Amino acid sequence: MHLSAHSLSTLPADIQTPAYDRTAHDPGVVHLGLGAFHRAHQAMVFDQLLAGGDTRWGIHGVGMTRPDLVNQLRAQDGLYAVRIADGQGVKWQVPGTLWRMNVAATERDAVVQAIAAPSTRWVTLTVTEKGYTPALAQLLLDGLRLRQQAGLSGITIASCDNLQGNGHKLQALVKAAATPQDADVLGWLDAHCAFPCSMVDRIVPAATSEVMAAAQEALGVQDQCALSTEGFWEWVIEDRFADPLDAALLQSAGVRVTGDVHSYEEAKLRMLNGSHSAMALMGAVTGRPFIASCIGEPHIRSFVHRLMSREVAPHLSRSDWADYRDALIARFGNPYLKHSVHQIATDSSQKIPQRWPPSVLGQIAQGTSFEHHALAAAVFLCYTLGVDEQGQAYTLNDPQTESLMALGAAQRNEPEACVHALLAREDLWGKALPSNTAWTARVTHWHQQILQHGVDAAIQHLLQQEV
Ligand code: CS2
Repeated sequence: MHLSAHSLSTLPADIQTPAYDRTAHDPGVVHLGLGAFHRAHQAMVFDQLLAGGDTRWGIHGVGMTRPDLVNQLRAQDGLYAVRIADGQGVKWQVPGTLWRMNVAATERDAVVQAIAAPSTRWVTLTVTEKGYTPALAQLLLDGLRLRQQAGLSGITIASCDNLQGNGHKLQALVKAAATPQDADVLGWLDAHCAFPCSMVDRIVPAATSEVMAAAQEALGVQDQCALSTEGFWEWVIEDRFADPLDAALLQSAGVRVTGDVHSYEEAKLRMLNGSHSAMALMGAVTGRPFIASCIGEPHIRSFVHRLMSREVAPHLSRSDWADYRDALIARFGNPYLKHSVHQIATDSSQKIPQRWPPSVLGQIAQGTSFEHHALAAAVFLCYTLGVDEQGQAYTLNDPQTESLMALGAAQRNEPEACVHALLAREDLWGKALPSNTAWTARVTHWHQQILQHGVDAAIQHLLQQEV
């Protein structure tokens, strides 16, 4: 037997399941980017609101390209189990929020109609850094145009990707897709829709067969879509909604609604995600499979602690950064998560620009050291070799795979030229860093150290240095 509306009543009594009616109402939220993250984060916040009796938070989930997950979820009536596990304990929960599903690539019209449905009040997005394309903007615009033409209410469109100022970016993208014929839609959009910026945080590794087996054990039925996550979750959203009453509602479910998302966004991107990328690349190159295996090594732990304290924190507006750092290091060590370094290293070319350069530039402006970021950048170059220090080959999964591998291929023979070629790329480092000779010199130094002695020895060397 597998998890479904039918088998829900057979689950052990200690598993929290939806007690609300999942069929009586139309979804109020269209979510674009139906991956693991959304299902273990926002879907669970909306689950709370539904459990509290507010029927407007059912989700119409949209997978952007691949049909497999959507098909599996359809076979389970949109149900899946989430294991929430950390030092505080282990529990399983089945959120009931996912009411309808489609795949944008093959069922585009259904998605446009969902955005234009009278019941829709929100569109949320986790389409990843590389998902902010004109095609996405066109999809949204087509749905919004139908709403405007039908005289429907405006909606809240919330980008939840790891991008600084994500709401502004999305709004600008949608507006850029408009043609002169869209003047009415744009006027309506400005008057009635809202694009709040938001910061979302919860570590949710991609589903694995191990978690699926654990789900079978805990649930007594098969669950192809089971996920594993930590207890911690945070959602900080700008107080800018099509329906202003949503602010208090979200707050009642534990969401932080504020005028100042920026300080949370920058701290999260540079502390959490910045450390994640550094560890992921180190893990990939040294052959350590998980974030927990990296942070479990004292030298990598010290490296991450110092990276955050010395090079990231001085440029943050969030003042409680020391507590935030310590909490992050504890979260990285969560043994239940088995968060694959190769998963996080995926799309590094799209992630690094938000995660590292702002801290490096901050240090340069203050005349202080950026050694930890320089070492991380050197590890990134080594990563493009596609083979770890044990001689095991791995695959790069990145829209820039080809150019990165071409650029890094000669690094053993012409190390300096390769460092220069990598650091010259404005798509990775922005406009100011490529011309900074001190930055180039330090990345070159650490790259040489790594080629000669390996990543671990280079880190040890850095830790001995009083920087
Ligand atoms: C990770 C994030 O894969 C990645 O790039 O850094 O998905 C991270 O786990 C989340 O942002 C945590 O909230």
